[in-house]
Amino acid sequence: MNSINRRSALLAGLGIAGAGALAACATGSGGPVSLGLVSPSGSAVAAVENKRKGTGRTRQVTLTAARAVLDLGAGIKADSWAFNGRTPGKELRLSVGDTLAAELSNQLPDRTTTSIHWHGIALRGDMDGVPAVTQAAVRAGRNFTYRFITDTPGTYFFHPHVGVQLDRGLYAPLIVEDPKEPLSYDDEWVVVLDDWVDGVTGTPDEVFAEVKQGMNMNMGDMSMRFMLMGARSTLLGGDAGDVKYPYHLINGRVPADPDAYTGKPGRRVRLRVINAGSDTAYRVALSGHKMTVTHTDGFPIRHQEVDALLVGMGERYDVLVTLGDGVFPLVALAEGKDMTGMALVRTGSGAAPAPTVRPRELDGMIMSASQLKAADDVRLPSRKTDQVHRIELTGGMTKYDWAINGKRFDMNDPTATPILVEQGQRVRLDFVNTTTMWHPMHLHGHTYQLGSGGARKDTTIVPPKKTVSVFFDADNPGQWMLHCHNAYHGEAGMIGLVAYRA
Ligand SMILES: [Cu+2]
Repeated sequence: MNSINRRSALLAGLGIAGAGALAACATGSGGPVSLGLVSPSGSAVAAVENKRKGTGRTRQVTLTAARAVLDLGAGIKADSWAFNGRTPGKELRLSVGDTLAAELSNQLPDRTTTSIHWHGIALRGDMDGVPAVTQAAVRAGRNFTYRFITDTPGTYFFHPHVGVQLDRGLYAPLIVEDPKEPLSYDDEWVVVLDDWVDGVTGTPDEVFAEVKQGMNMNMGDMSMRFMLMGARSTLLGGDAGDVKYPYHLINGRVPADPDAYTGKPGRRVRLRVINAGSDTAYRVALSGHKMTVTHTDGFPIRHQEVDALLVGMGERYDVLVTLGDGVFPLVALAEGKDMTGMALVRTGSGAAPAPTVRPRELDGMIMSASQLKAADDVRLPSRKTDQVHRIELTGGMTKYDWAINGKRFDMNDPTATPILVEQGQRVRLDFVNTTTMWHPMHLHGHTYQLGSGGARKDTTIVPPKKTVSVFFDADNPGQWMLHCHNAYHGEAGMIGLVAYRA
């Protein structure tokens, strides 16, 4: 079958009609579904959703994706795409067990299709927002309503899962609160980090068109507008990133005109740090403060005091800080790129620091998830591993042929080489990085554990030439993306599909 026919057969198998309506459809006839995979809209998915504990409350929102001229501060405007006209989009905040009913209205220009992926949430498979795997792409001028129970508290975010739209302004925090929150703190501040190009030096589509030519081609014509050479980071094990960004933003603002949190000295504040960037890891520190790390990717850990955190694309960290008296820069150093994003904490009088300030904490005790341990109540119970998959990360900058197991993913033929699991299994994934660059590997629909007793995560940094093993319980049937959260590596093909056998 050629790829177009296979795609039609797949969509037919999923029960997808052209306009994006999902019919309830059990695993059965036609196309790749007959390979014996659980359909994202099948009965196994519905059965698990029915077991999720709901409050019965529904939160209704409309998210309009459209062109917007964004004010990044200091007189800088960016013509981009955003949800409801702002970046980051307005945060969604729910309580555990609430149902989110989010209507996506696609008003993007140029007949662009889109979707929303709810990053980190273990939700029902047909609401995961991945065309053509879990739904048909939402066409321009059309709407699609995402409806699912949010049954695990934590810090999440959402963004499209089409092309390199992640690198536009289409993202916002999603916070699921625990009514029995065990942490005690006085206030919260959500801190969203992002590397910014759109509407300033070009668009993400232009960036991808250039970088996908590969390094040799670009070196030849010497007209590189976007490709970054020589970004090195010891923390990331070598090459830090592929793309030149004119700005690094915190909560949508440039350092010269920063977002500011205003509080009182002595207060304990929970920072929810989200890296919504596409090609940049950030080293984050709050000047004059230690940070106590409490959560990784929404899940509690054994508390750990640090000076700075390394946060890859798609990762989230929650930290507690006890505020000092004065004006303090919160700085996100673009790792290996020699630029920073900045926001401020104000509890007293004082002038704002220079936008280029580098707090000494950035070079203090720096941690990332690989050094942290899951809290006792979220550690996976020990049991025998039923299934091991070797996930080789392959490719490089020369040909820009980023892939998994040497195969670049084909969005038109997603089930061609599934990574098969069965419901009820304990699964181990060995990320074997054969490349000379780090990759933040993200699994949809599940929160794995790093090694035995490590932090629970859905996105983890895999350093070059290293192997990272993660464990998860196959308890959420469906078809799930496993991919590098570098938007450009993913688009180039560093994606796999974890599929449940029917
Ligand atoms: Cu990558």
